[in-house]
Order: sequence, then C-alpha cells, then structure tokens
Amino acid sequence: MREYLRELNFGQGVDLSRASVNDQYLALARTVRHYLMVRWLETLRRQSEVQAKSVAYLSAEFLLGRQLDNALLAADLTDIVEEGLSGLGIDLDTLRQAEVEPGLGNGGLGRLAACFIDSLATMNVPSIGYGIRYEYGIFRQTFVDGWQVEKPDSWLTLGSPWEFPHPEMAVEVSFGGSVADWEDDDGTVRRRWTPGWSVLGVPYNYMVPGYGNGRVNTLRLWSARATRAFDLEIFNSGDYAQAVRAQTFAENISKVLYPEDSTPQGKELRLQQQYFFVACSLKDFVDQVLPKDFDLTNLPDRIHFQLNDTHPVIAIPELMRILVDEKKWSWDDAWSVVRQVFSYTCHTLLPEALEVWSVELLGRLLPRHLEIIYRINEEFLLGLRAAYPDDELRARRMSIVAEFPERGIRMAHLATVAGVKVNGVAALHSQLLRDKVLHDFAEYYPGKFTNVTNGITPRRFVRLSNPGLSGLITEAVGSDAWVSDLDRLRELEPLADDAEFRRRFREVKAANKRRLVQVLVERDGIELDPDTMFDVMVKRLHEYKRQTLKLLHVVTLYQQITTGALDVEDVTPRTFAFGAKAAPGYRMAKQIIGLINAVGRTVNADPAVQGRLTVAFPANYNVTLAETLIPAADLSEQISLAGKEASGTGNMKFMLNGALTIGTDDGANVEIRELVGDDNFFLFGLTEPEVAEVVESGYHPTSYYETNPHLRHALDLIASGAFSDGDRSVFEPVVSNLLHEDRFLVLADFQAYLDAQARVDAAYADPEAWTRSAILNVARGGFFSSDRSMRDYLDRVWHAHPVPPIS
Ligand code: NBX
Repeated sequence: MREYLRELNFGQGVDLSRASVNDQYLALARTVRHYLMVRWLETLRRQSEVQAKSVAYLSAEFLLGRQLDNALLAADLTDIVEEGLSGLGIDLDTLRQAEVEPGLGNGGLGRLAACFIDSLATMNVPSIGYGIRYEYGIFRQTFVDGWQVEKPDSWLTLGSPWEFPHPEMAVEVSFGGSVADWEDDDGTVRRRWTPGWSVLGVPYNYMVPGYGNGRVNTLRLWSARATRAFDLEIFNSGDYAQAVRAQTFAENISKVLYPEDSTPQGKELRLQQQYFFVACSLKDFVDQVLPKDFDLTNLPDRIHFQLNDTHPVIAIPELMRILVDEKKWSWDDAWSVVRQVFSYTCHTLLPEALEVWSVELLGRLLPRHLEIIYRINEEFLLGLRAAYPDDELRARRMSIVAEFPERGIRMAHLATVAGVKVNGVAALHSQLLRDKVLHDFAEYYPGKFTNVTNGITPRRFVRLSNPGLSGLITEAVGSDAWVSDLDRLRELEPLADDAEFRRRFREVKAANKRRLVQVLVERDGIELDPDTMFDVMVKRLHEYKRQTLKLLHVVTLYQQITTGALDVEDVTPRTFAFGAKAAPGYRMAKQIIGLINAVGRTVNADPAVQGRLTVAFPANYNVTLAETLIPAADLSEQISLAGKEASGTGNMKFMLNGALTIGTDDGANVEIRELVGDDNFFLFGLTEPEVAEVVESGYHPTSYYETNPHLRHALDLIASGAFSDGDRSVFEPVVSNLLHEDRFLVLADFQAYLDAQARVDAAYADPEAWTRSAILNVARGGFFSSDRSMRDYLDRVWHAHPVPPIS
C-alpha cells in the first residue's frame, strides 16, 4: 500500500483526501503494472536468450475488455489489494467500475484474439500480438426512441495506464508512388519502389500476464504519426495550416476502428490501416525482435505469423518485398521462406464477407505489392494449369485476381496459396470451407486445410466473471487448478446427481441474476424480476444470426396471451434479454434494433402480460456487460441459420456458466451438443444440407406465412402498427423482407423454434432436472478453453512449443 500511495501522490499528483475515483483507479493500475514489470522484463530477457520458435498473432482487432481485474488475478494480488485498499477506506469494486474498457474490436473475431493471447501467456508460449491502437474503438451505442445512435468511444480520455508508448522505436511505413526498373551495382535489373508518402508507426506495448506463472507476454499496438520529413517539408513551405492538416492526415490511419463486421468495407483508409500495422509489425520483428545477425533463411524456425482473417494478408507480399527488394534475395529463395511462415484463419462462410481489394486502389496505394501479387498469381496459375490442363474455368475460379465485377485481389485466395495451413474455427465450419467456400483449393492442396475449434479464456469468463460458480468448482475439484486446466471440470459430473450440490449451484445462479438486476437498474434504469427465466441473446446484430426469430417468439407469446389463445397462468415467466450493436451502415440491422425496442416498450407496458413477459435490451453490449450478463443466463440463444455462423464463442461462454442452449446445428453448437448430449441441449431447425436443399429447390417464405397461423398472427401484428403507434410503415421493411426474401430462412425454422421453446418450458418446470443439465453443461465444457485451442494451433499449425520459465 506504500507503493499505492506513492503512485497516488507522485503519479497522479494528489493526496488521498482529494483523489477522485479515477485518480484512485489510475494509481492502482500503475501499482499493479509496476509489480508485473519485473516479470515482463524477465520474460523478454529469457525470450531473447532462448530464441525459441515464437508465434506472432497478427490481428486488426483485439477486444480486450477491462484490464485491472485480469492483471490482479494473474499476479495473485486480488486479496492483498482488496484488504489494503479497504484499510484506506477504498472499495476495490468501485475502482474496477472506473475502468473504461478498450473496445478495439467488433465482436467474436476481436474477442477471440484477446482470449488467445491470454492463453498463450498462461501456457508459456513465446508469442507477441500485433495490432492497431485505435484512438476510437467500437462506437458506444445509445438508443433514441428505440433507434440506435452511435457515439464515439473515447476510451483514452481519462488516461490509459496499461500502455507503454515507445516513440523512440517508431518505424516508417510508405504508401503510393511508383515502381520502375533500375540496375544494381552488379548489373542485375531490379524493381525499385519510390513511395509517394509515408507515416510513422509508434508502438504501444501492453502487458499480457499469464495466469499464475510469472510470465508476461507483449501485445504491440501501432499508432500512426506524421513523419518528420512530412512536417519539415511543410514547415519550410511556411504553410502552418497545411502542416497541421498533414499531421491529421497521417494520424487518421489509426484514428478509428471500422465498425463493420462480416461486410468488407472496400475503403481506402481501411487498406491503409491493414498495410500500416502489418508493415510496422514485420519491420519490428525483423529489425528489433530478431537478433542483429539473424540469418533470415532460418526464419521458419523462429517465427510463425498467424493471420487473423484476411485483414493482415497484405503481410505476404510485404515480406516478399522486404526479402527481394531490400535484402536482394532471388524471387525463388524469398518465396520458399515466405510460404513457410504464414497461416490463415478464416472466420466466415458468407461469400460477401471475403475481402477483395480493387486493383485500381491497391495499385495506387501499394504499387509494388500489386506487382508482387501478380507474380505470385502467375506462378500459382502455372502450377494449376499443369495440374488441370484443360480446366480454364477452375483457373478462373481459383485465381488470386478476380476479373469480375471489377478487377480485384481476393485476399482469401492469396492467403491460401501462400499459407502453410488454412483453418476454420469449428469442425462444421472447417468442413464447409473444404467442401464449399474453398473447395477447389482443398482439392489442390489437400494437406493444407485443418480445423481448430475456437475457445474462450476461463480466466475472464468463468473465474473473474462468475466468482460464485468458481468457488463451487474449486471446492468440488479440491483446488483452483481447473482455471488453467479446464478439463478438470469433468470432476463435477457426478455432482450433478447430488441434491445438495444442485441446491448450491442454483443459489449461485440466483445470486448472479440478482447481481445483473442491480447492474441493469444502475446502468440503464431497467427493472427486472430475478425470479423469471433469463433467456439471453447477445451478439452482433446480423440477419444470419436471426434476432428476428427470437423476436417472433416473443411476439407470438404476446399475441397469444393478449387474444386469450393462451392462459397467462400457463406461460413460464421469462425475461428476454437482448444485446446487439448494428454496423452503422447496415440499414436492416438498425431496423431490427428499432423493432426489438418497440416490441419491448409495448410488452413491458401491457398489464396483460405483466410478470410473465419482459423484454430487456440494454444499450451498448460490450465485454464488460457480457461479464455480468452471461453468468446470469438460464437459456442461451444460438439460433443462426445452419451453415452461416462459423463458430460462435458466446455459445461457449454460456455453457461454461451453466446456461442451457437452444440452438441450431451450426458452428460450434454442433460440438457443444455432442459433448453435453441431446438431453441437455434444445436442438431445432434445418440442418446445413437441408438448408442447401430448400434453397436449391426454391424457397418461398410466403408459403410458411400462409400455412402457419402463429406466424401469420405475429407478422400481421407487427405489420398492423401495434408496436409503432399504429403507423404501419415503420416496420414494413422488416416484415416485407421476411415475407418476400428471408435470405436466412427465419420463416422456415419458425415452427421448429416454437416447438423447441415449448420443450424449454417443460424442462424449466422441473428445477432439479434443469439444474442437473446445467451442471453437466459446465462439467463437459472444458474442451472450449482457449488453452485447448492454443494446443491445437501449436500441434497442427505452428509447430512451436511452450518454454517453461526456470524458477
Ligand atoms: O468470428 C466471427 C464469426 O462470425 C464467429 O462465428 C466466430 O466465432 C468468431 C471467432 O472466430 N467473425 C467476426 O467476428 N468477424 C468480424 O468481427 C469482422 C470484422 C471486420 C470485418 C469482417 C469481419 N471486416
């Protein structure tokens, strides 16, 4: 505590009596990071001493969530700090709440990256995360009359105690300009890139502490600054205003996270961001991380670069450029190294989500890289045509360069051609990648494709977010070893049949529900009844995820009760909780948000369903809210159209917090159901092959509307203006899209979903049986630890090993 007070006085410049909560939080954060510093330096020292093969995780997003609690846990300081602070009259929990989470990601993909670096540190794997330090992360969502309105997320304004800026280590990254032939000293003709402009990348280092192992890995995020040359040139021209504009132009690159997920943006600034962080990272690794005299022909023994989706794929031509243009290697030598050091993780199945950069843009921004990509493609097509001599159609399908609708570079193809491995993120997803999306490639490169099912870190999403359950598990297992060895949860299985354990398990769930109720009152002014079933659907808003299906269930129940078709006494009291952000430019998604809020307003105000149906839609769902929402859930909604959700990771978080899943046979749901068994999972809906068949034979949503009265009543009620003050036009686009297009077969799965919900009600009516299932969900969920995902990557993709610290 002496340290803490010193930080308060000398770091924050206040004494205890005048310190604001933010001062107190910042001082605590600094105290904790001091404590971790010795281990960080030691890890770095060991790393450069041992020179073991490392992993560089390249990701445009790291959705970290709050840092304080995780750092305290990793360093085993929570109890000491809590006690010490309370001696000063300070409540640790108040300080926890003061932290603004770094929202440097959109959703699953960004959060996955954060879970993975946590696991890598915990498992003693030499590794580094590389990404972008956005000044503004994912927008803060607000609702105005139920409609989403985005506000900037200025997460840095109150100070960011977890980062270490290193302006002296800045690297320069160039763009634009032109390429020409030039003759080397020895007479060889080479290509020379004369860039048009450049910016500086300033590294900001973040600690990534392993859990209880004394290791601290590094996450290095890049921030863009104007170069000195830039400044100087303009300063000399005497145009002050222009100089400031130039600065802004450079700094724009890391200004804001693109809030679009599953829809590539095609924007110039986005390509600038991608190249910016990748070029900074490669340069940093080659010039700073590797020893000075390192022979780059040995690169594959020292590093594997994992590409988190296609966003960092421009790293492939960038490394070629470094080796060929800067190090003067031959093309073949460079290519033979490059094709051993990258692997690519695909996170989607939606064809429209695969990035394609227009040749015009790429050629303007990165002319040399475009040339390199063309050459990679030429050689690739040469081999392809040799393997399939008379199959020009196949060559066109597989080419890295698309000719239609405009000339474009298919980043997924580039990654597949150059990558050592290509993986999907759940068994079904990897299968569909092989069979459909990248089928030609899977035939051509049979050994390249593999699966690594996603995982989540049990530190943040069980141990920290659910202390009640954690206490129970620790007692049952006999130690807290499960926190870094999640297979130990299996030991809970026999306790599912122990009435006393079930009672305590239920008590934990009830307490978590009361905690959520309290948080939502304070945070959003939402009042909920903890004695209802908490039925939760939290994830990005996307049509394929089918929030509308959930909503049609709510509307159907409401319609049936209010018309007397259903006796209110027969309805299981439920709280339907939604959390979802829509991409700002995604109109249908924003409409659906408006509709959920409108239905909520009507349902919550109607005395006819009071105490039975409640809709809660807290704004701005983020990692912090997930940490209280998920442990309070009884029912987990994972209802995407089969064959569309690559994996899902929320589904794993719910399972491990003792919620039962209602879900389709999609993504990692498949593996969840295999593990818990059909008795403990509410499966419904078309399977992926059935979906393909329905679509193939011509899907007519209206036929479902015409033949299913429940569906008709629900859609008619929405169309009638019942949720929009009688205005029939407000939600017409949503209704008419479902009736006439329904790309994601909501209407086709509607009845099956209602039937499954009826099974949920029946099961919930027997609390002992329900609790038994919930316990089995936890006990059988160990597979979904991101530690296991890391083991799979190490074995199947990276061929690297943990390096235990000498103690
Ligand atoms: O990645 C998600 C998938 O939809 C999930 O099924 C999966 O569990 C998760 C982790 O593997 N994809 C995702 O979150 N994508 C993006 O966030 C995204 C962001 C920007 C962009 C494209 C996609 N341009």
